[in-house]
Amino acid sequence: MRLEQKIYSFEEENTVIGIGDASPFSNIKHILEKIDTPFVEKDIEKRINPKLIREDAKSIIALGLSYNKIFVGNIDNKIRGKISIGAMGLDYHILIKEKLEYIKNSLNIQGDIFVDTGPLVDREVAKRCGIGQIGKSGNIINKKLGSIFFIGYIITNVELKPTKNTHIKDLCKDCNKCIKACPSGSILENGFNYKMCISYLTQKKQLDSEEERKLINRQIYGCDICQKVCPYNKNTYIEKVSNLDMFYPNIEKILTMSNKEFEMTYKKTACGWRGKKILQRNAIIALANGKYSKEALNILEKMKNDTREDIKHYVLWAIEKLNDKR
Ligand code: B12
Repeated sequence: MRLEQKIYSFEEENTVIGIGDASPFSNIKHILEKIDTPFVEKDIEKRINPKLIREDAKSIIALGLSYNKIFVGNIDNKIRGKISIGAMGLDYHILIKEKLEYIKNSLNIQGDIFVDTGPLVDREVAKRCGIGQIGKSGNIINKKLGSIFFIGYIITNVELKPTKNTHIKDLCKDCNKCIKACPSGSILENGFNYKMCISYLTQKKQLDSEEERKLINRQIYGCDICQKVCPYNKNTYIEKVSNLDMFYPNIEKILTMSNKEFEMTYKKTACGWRGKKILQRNAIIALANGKYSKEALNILEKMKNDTREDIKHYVLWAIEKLNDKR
């Protein structure tokens, strides 16, 4: 069997695999020069040139792993927030890395593995490797998995035949569902304003404006709105989840969890890296954004003397907000 065929044979029901060459991504240099992006390598040359990561780089093997999930249980009357489906369960960085490690070892090839935190622009890598096209929401869309998948890749010194890109004609055409659904208007006709993206706001360290806090609504981490409405995400691979706390976390539990409980519930998920305090801050904001209730107020009252000054600030603000709604 040819090496390329072997590589494709690792594809499963919830994954897609593609191959591309490792030449520089010069086509996106002008975009990167124009926009500022949070949480990434600032040296543009490193973002576009695989050979600055691995001198002998010849090819890239990209893998997309679906994280599509649906909740199938019953909801109780506790005050609950929402977690993005991508941040549920074992962290995708770990899952994809393991899969790519397995592929690399089985093929007995040399290569460097990256998932999300590498210098390259992952969506551009995925595009070149033929695993999808960029939709209006900015997400890569694939025929089989829709847009709800994470991307990882191996940069290898092996020369491989690139995957033939099977384009979806007129991908988004005149569909504007994601643009219309985004409550903050972060998806623009021609680009993306990350500063307004709810996913970004849930991760941002300081939320100064009332507008930012309102936009978070009851999201504890991440946001799925632009993908939920995308027609390409209908009838794709989906995992059923019955764990209520995982899907709609109990706000009181989040606010009273110990460091140990945080380590056990969130540290190994994709939102673990942001730390306990940011999740708790978002949970306080979620209470302020919810309806007035004695229960919500009680939870907040117990935190009025929190020793963390910033948390105390959010608690007092949330109490005021709720009292205004009485
Ligand atoms: C920083 C970052 C964020 C930031 C900023 C996002 C942004 N759009 O810049 C925030 C926190 C907001 C974010 C949110 C999300 N992210 Co994010 N993020 C990243 C990260 C680390 C870097 C992105 C980056 O380089 N941006 C710079 C721009 C230029 O690149 P890009 O976003 O990939 O955009 C491409 C196109 O959309 C287009 N484009 C973008 N802007 C513009 C502007 C113009 C003028 C033009 C012409 C084209 C264009 O060109 C780019 C190159 O192909 C990547 C991982 C990585 N290392 O690449 C993950 C990544 C993009 N994120 C991912 C995911 C899943 C998400 C969320 C869905 C998570 C969630 N549920 O909350 C949301 C989706 C929001 C959205 N609609 O884009 C996945 C995307 C998978 C996919 N199928 O597309 C990635 C690839 C992580 C991974 N390895 O799987 N993310």
